[in-house]
Amino acid sequence: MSVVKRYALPVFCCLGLFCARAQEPAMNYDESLVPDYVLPDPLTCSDGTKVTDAATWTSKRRPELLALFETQVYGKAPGRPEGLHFKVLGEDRYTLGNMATRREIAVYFTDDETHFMTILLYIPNKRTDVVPIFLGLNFKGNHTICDDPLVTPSIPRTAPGKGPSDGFPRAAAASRWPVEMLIANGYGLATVYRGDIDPDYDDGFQNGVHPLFYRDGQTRPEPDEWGTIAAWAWGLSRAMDYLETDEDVDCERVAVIGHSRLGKAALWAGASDPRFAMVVSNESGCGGAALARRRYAETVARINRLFPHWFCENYKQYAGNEDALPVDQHELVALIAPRPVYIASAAEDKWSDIRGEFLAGVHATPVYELFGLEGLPDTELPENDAPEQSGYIGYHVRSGGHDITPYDWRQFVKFADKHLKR
Ligand code: GTR
Repeated sequence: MSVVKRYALPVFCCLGLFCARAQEPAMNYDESLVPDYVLPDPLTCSDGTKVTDAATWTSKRRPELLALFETQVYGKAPGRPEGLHFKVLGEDRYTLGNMATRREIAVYFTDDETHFMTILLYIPNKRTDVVPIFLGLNFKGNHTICDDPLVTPSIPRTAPGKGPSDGFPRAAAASRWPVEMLIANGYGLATVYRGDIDPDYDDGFQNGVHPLFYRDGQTRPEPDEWGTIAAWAWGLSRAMDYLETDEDVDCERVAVIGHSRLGKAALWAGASDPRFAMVVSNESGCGGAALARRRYAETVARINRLFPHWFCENYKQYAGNEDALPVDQHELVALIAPRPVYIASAAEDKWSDIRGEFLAGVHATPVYELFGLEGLPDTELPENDAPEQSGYIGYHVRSGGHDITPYDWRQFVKFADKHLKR
């Protein structure tokens, strides 16, 4: 498919001090040094046949690509456990200035209730029917997303020595969660602390959900089994299992959203679980929306070295060997078709590879066209703060750095108004 500039990436080697880095290419922030690459064609099946209609995409090519992402990138997850069950822990009908109802729900993963995650759910009180909602994981705990004194604090699950051992303060992440704005626009919000599902550090997969599903004698996931990002995505699907039962939520209008590493998880959740009606990836970068073959800023080698627990073991073989990947991230976006997806970048967040995120939308577009839908209409990167929302793939570059801001959320709400509002 697309071929870009030629460049041989230099090899980074530090007198043997950092052996793990020996094969790691130097970090590149220069567009002119992006190497030549050829993207795998989402519309060519592994047996060489071309996909020319939506039915063939859905029945043949999509499952094939999904399996490749599962076994080579994120790892296979166990699906819905038999013992999954829910308990509403509490409800307050008059919260956020009486504008919303707050509900907290424990999602138990097994019959014996050894492990659970807590969903914090806000529903607008001004409603005449079930409401559409945004669902996303949070970094620091449910109690940090807004200034609501009655939210149950999440139990901190940060790496030993990293982050406050007694948890983050209430409302510590409020700037990232415009709950009132969502409520005023008729949306509910559901969130879960990522640490409830799998704490974000490499402990050999002992302290999160993985051990609940080990077979007899198994002590860590197999090379094609789930890492932490797939576990987070699995948790989002389990939250969806609950939302399907909530009488105030329209489970057919749930937008899954995530920022950065949690944007990677949101994309994989949206790609692997078609119940999500819309997907939002905010600055998800490498292993999210950004094309791996561009090797711009964060690379497969570097992400696997710094976060060895995020992806499945098989993904590590593509470190410095991106051309051997049987997929690239435009195909992750394509797996969401024909559902709407929004990819957002930030101008100063070069680490996430702005152009790589944009191009994933461009190269996923032919799959949307199979469904008779417009994907991302532009092929040139738009100006900063000039969102492109006319198709089923929305995109913007916001001025500023790596963050999720009220500006970003306003764009997501506009896009959701177009696709989810009735
Ligand atoms: C960075 C990581 C990125 C991104 C980011 C985040 O350190 O390299 O891939 O996930 O963290 O989650 O904030």
